[in-house]
Amino acid sequence: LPTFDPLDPIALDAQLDDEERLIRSTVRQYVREKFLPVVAEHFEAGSLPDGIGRDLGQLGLLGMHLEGYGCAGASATAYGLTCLELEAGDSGLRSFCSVQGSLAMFAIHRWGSEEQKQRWLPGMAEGELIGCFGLTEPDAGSNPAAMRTRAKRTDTGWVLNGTKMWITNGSLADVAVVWARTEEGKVNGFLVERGTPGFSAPVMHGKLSLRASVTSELVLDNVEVPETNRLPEATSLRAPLSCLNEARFGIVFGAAGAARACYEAALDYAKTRVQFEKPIAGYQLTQAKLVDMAVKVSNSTLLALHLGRMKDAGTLRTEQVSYGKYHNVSTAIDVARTARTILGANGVTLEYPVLRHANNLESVLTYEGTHEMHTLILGQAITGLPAFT
Ligand code: TGC
Ligand code: FAD
Repeated sequence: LPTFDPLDPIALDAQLDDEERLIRSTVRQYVREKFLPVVAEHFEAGSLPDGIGRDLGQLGLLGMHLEGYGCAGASATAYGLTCLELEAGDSGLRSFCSVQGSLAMFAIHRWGSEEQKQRWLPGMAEGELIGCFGLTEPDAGSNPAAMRTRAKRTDTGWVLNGTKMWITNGSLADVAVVWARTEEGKVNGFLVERGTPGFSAPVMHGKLSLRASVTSELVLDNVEVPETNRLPEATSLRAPLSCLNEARFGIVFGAAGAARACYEAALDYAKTRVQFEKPIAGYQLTQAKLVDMAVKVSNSTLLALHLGRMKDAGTLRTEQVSYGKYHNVSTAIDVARTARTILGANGVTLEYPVLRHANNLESVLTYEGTHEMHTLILGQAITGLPAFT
């Protein structure tokens, strides 16, 4: 029999094929060698390393699950494993990849014109061009149908007015995918290019979570865009919600990665930290915590892999993505907090990853549909009774 691996107690590695293992190892190596040595300073400064887009582009990770236009055409499971490894580094790193590939690029790939795809996707896949996705507004978060951003038709195109808030990569973006309601009451998507008069993207400061990530407002003050910048296939809220589905899928894996990083840090620490003349891993209370974490990490990873296989088979439903986010994000928070206790005072510092992950996961619990929204999506699926209003 294969030996028991404390970091993979139910031998999930054996479920991966060679290509998946290669992608997983490549991303893990990048995170460990290039990203982890600098993450604490970026978390403290509230920034991301320069050139992160090009790095991820060179690794072929941006929009990797999309076909054509310079994208890798990888499987959903391979994309998920990438998110897992990136988020084992930091949720901010995975967010960068999610927003670029699953939100901005997916929106153009799924709902854009041929010309828009040719113009934007190859550069975005290389990380030379950065995208963001503006759906949330100051008064419309969980209920995007209440958006106030308006698109008014002119002779040559559209005029956009409104404010988007909490937009990841907003100030870095060359192109913002902005969702707005037309005078006919339809939700449409528009590509707003950096530098367009009336458009600005000020950075939002003061976050205590997801600090290694740029979060911005998008201000649209009589911004004129041509008809060729409207996503022609997107005519209702279904379009932005379809993009969310892609990003939520990545988060199911990503959260398992953050949890794994916390478990690994706690296990390592517990085996070497001596109190009362023996390693704290030798005490029953610590072992109970370590076992609980190991089981939660493995169950989350198993669930993510299962949903990945379903997505690759074309059978994954949106409610099942909600199931994954519901379970894996809240579980990761439990694991991060338990890990923090094992590290004692060291656990509250940036020298170790556990409180950084715990803090980040508060954002992950809220964005891409709050935990409560996914509860209601599942509640409706289970009972047949919508309870949103
Ligand atoms: P509802 O009437 O249910 O649906 C409208 C249309 O959309 C379709 N649909 C979906 N399609 C694909 N994927 C999904 N997940 C979908 N959910 C709904 C639906 O079939 C319908 O289609 P059609 O053709 O019949 O028109 O819409 P509703 O207004 O009642 O909303 C339902 C609700 C509450 C579930 C939805 O509004 C929701 O999911 N709210 C949460 C909002 C949210 O998640 N915002 C995220 C913003 S982006 C972000 O957070 C990025 S963080 C990124 C990072 O840094 O990693
Ligand atoms: P609200 O919707 O006001 O919710 C507040 C509370 O009320 C929550 O607990 C919620 O679950 C609860 N609630 C709401 N309605 C109900 C109900 N019917 N029943 C029960 N409880 C309810 N958005 C983007 O568009 N693009 C981005 O790139 C992006 N990046 C983000 C990055 C970060 C770091 C963060 C924190 C957010 C980001 N968001 C982004 C926004 C995110 O999607 C929203 O914050 C999220 O959808 C919740 O909206 P809200 O904050 O307005 O909370």
